[in-house]
Amino acid sequence: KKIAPSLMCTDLGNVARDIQDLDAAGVDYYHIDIMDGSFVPNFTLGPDFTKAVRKLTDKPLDIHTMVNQPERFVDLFKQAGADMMSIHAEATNNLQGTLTQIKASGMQAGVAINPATPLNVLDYVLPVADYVVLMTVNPGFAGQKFIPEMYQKIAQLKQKITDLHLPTKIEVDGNLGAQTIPQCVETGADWFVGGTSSIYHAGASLADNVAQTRQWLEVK
Ligand code: S6P
Ligand code: MG
Repeated sequence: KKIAPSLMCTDLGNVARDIQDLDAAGVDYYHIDIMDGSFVPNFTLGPDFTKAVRKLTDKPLDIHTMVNQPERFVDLFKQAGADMMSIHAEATNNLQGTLTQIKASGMQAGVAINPATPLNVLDYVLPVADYVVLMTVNPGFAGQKFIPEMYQKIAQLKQKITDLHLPTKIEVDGNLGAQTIPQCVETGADWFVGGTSSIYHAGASLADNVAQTRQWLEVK
């Protein structure tokens, strides 16, 4: 099981300090949310932020694009120092081609899907996807509520991946904390994005929150 802090939740006035603390606490990689104000009704981080973070850590950087026509930006994020890049199935007319393009650039390729999007959009692209980002909230904002139907979706996706004997990982994103992580582990999630419900939970240090999150992951 892996943990990735969601950097849209970090203190933007103290990014270097936060990354130093999170690196020391042993997080596995960093999740960077990119929004275009169109695919989702918000703006967040971008390539310049990614470049700045690249200089602060050696850990993998996971770009979660929530933008229309993400095929336009594969090279931009590769050049910014990204190691992994996910694109939304709902946002492109060329899902298979763009995933292939991401992989050809040397990054790991992820398909992200919104809560209402059925798993069958993945049917012909799972072999070219290193990971699937199952959104457990509607994308756009931190601090939302987990959609309980997503437990079943995780289990169904895990089954598909197992049946096909694929190495594809399941990354879950949205309101992962004490109440939701254990059941996501049980239903088959591999990688966990940590926001305000875990790593950035107010009232404790980042180091304590990372340690606490690891405990929640150890339910099995
Ligand atoms: C949401 C974004 C996520 C959030 C994360 C925050 O649009 O893709 O990565 O940053 O969900 O975590 P939390 O615990 O505040 O929901
Ligand atoms: Mg995200």
